[in-house]
Amino acid sequence: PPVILREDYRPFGWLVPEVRLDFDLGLTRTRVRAELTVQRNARADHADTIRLNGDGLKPLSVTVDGAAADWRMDGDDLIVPLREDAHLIAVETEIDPTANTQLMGLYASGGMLCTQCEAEGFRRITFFPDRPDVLSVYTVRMHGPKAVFPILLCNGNRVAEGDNDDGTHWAEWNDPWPKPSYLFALVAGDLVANSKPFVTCSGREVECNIWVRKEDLARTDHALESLHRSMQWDEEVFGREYDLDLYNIVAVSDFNMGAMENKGLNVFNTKYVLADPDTATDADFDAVEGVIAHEYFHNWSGNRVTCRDWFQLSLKEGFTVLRDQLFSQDMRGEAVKRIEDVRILRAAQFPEDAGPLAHPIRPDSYREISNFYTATVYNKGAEVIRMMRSMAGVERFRAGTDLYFDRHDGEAATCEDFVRAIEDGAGLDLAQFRLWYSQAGTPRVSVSQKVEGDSLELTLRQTVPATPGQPDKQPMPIPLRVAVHSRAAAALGAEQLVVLAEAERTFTLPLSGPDPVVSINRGFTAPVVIERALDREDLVFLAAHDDDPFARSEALQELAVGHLVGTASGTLSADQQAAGEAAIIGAFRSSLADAALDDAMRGELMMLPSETYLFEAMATGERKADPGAIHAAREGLKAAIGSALADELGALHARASAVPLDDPAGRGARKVKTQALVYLAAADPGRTAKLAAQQYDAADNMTDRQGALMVLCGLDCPERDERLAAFHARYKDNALVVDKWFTLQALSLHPDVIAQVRALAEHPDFTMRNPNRVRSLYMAFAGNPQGFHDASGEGYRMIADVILALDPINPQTAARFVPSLGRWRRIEPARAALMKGELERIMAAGKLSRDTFEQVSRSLE
Ligand code: B3K
Ligand code: ZN
Repeated sequence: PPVILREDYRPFGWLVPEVRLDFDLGLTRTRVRAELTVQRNARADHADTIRLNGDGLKPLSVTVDGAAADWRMDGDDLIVPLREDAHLIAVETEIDPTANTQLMGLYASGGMLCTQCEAEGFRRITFFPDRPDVLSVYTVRMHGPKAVFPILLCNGNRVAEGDNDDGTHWAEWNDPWPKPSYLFALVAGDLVANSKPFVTCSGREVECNIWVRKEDLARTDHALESLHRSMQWDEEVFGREYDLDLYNIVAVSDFNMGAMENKGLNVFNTKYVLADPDTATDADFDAVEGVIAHEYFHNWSGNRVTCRDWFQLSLKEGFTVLRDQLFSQDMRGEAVKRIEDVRILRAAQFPEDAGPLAHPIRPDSYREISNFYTATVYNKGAEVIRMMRSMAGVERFRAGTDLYFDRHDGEAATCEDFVRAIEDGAGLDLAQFRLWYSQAGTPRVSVSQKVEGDSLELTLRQTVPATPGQPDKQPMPIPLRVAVHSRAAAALGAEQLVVLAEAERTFTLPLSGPDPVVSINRGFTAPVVIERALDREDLVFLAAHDDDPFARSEALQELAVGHLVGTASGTLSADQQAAGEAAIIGAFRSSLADAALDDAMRGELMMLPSETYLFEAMATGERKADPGAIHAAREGLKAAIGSALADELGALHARASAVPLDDPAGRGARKVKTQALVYLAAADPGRTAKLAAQQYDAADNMTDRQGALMVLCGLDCPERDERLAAFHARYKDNALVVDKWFTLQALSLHPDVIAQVRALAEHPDFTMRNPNRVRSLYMAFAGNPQGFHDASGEGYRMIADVILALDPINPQTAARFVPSLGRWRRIEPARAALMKGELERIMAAGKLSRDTFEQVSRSLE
């Protein structure tokens, strides 16, 4: 497959101001007639043909201005000669939605029809210039059997509908806002809606609908309320008002990702729509709210201003992730949300940035764009824009985004356009900052300090590691919020923002007393790794007293990372080992006892760094990560905490268990309740099995039930199998909860997890055809360090087998499994050889999809 380069971008030769689509809908046979009004693009080079992209389509008829055209095929694309400056092209195609297992284009899901067009799925429906810089006004007529498809939805507004005598009906929709083809959507099926109007700031009433299957209707209130909150928030915080009289969201159970922001007709994975306390955890509720917000915010950052080409993807995704993060911070508290977002960044993006698939947030090349919907483009993209916001301040940043929306409304823009608008609107000089868009790799900042009179000289040095294709890097501006506290005086210093723009620079900061302790990258102002050797006592001080809650949790993480990496690499003396463990236990004890903390924050402080993050920390320089040693060290620490703090954790569990479901403090209580079980289980499995079973039996909500079952899954006890069976029996008709049942077992700490996953793959509820189900078993397993990195290599083999089996069915989802094997270079040699061997086996199998081929070949380079 060819490599597509960012520098090769050229404007398209034709404009397509209007499109008419006519669908004759059927589950196994859908006819599509497309009429394209085309005009020569004065801003492009002269062309005497038009290239209409196709993917697996055959043209049944092609006319230009009503006469048969002299067309030809070039690969999958249709080439039509055009002589004049304006034409009407009509093309007919036929597709089989049921045979579409890739779930791109028009496909069938549970008896209904729906679409997914981003990035290049529209070309699987009809021939079209399927690129985001071609914007058209769409008018769409759908026709089909009324009994099968009583509801017919499309983008924009419904303008007409009618019944025919033969049991069919039709509807015509028009979307007044010009849009690229990737935002097209159509849904036909037997659906019901939960509706509630929203009144915008200018007083317009918007009909908001959440469309689901009848049996799911009772679980849609949270999604609908989340939509209203998002609409309100975007008006208040970014000055963005919704621009149609209708907003439809449809939930489908077969979906490649989370959701899709199609204009006026979002299509969602059921996982991000349906929620009630009996079937969804508190985290699920948060995820629904966050994804609903994300897709809604795309209406401005993505739809009104879209991307010129797919290299600019972070223009809409990075910005929209930032917007949804800020929204969730406002809805449920800044500190906890920030800690969660940084945890995700470190677990998903840092490893990507350090591996063979590393790419800048604005990539320079790709073979298959679906592979670039990554944590780098999304989450690091959000961090990069967040840095601009930190440097500008909230108000000036808002002036910048206002200017951006004003300047580029109705356009297909670039990342460069965004940066320039922030520069002009916020009054920042971002000349050097642009490097964040072009350089991959997580910068490392090392810190050293020296007291000079009554100030502190803080010397910061940055290096940006080499990444594939980018051996040499330049220093980038790194904004860091810092404060200099005093341990001896127990005094907290004032916070200030410093920007490290050079390879090295010394900043002079005021002291707040003797024994200075630097609190740095507070609030995680920059997506970097801070390298420093702080005394244990200093970290314990920060963990207990820092006035920035993020920095508090960070100090505890730093304490644990140092101890666990030291333990895993065998570099600690017995004394250091004991002192490290005692310090961590002491810090845990203080956060358990700290009455000023709420449980939501306490729950964060009780979380040890993940094993993936510890791999990253261990794999520095020549040292490789040893998954077995990391796992043993981390489990050992959990057991030490659980036994040293058995009384405190038991008391916490009892206190939290007494908080009722709808108490405002209930969420935090549920979080620490299961956390307490996790540590107790590591120390005393027998007693904890009873306690977890009690929590399971007493649960009146999914958070407690799932938490208890999660702990039980890791234990070898009769309670485990009994509760697993009860859970399945209770929820066997609820696909999303059955997904949880698979995930809990695939993620478990049980020593037989590999055999258990093998057996689950044979369970009648398992299928390779449903992405949620595949992810629930195998994505979970690939994220289970103990099982996946089993020294036998069986875990690696299992994931490679999944990739091979899934690739012909759903290449996009198959390719998502490659990065876990691709990390072999940072793992100790024995496992690395096994991982690499599996990648080579996949490569040798031949006939791979473009998606999987690209990921595997890059992982082996
Ligand atoms: N824009 C979509 C992602 C589409 C992924 C296509 N492979 C959802 C989102 O980011 O909101
Ligand atoms: Zn998005």
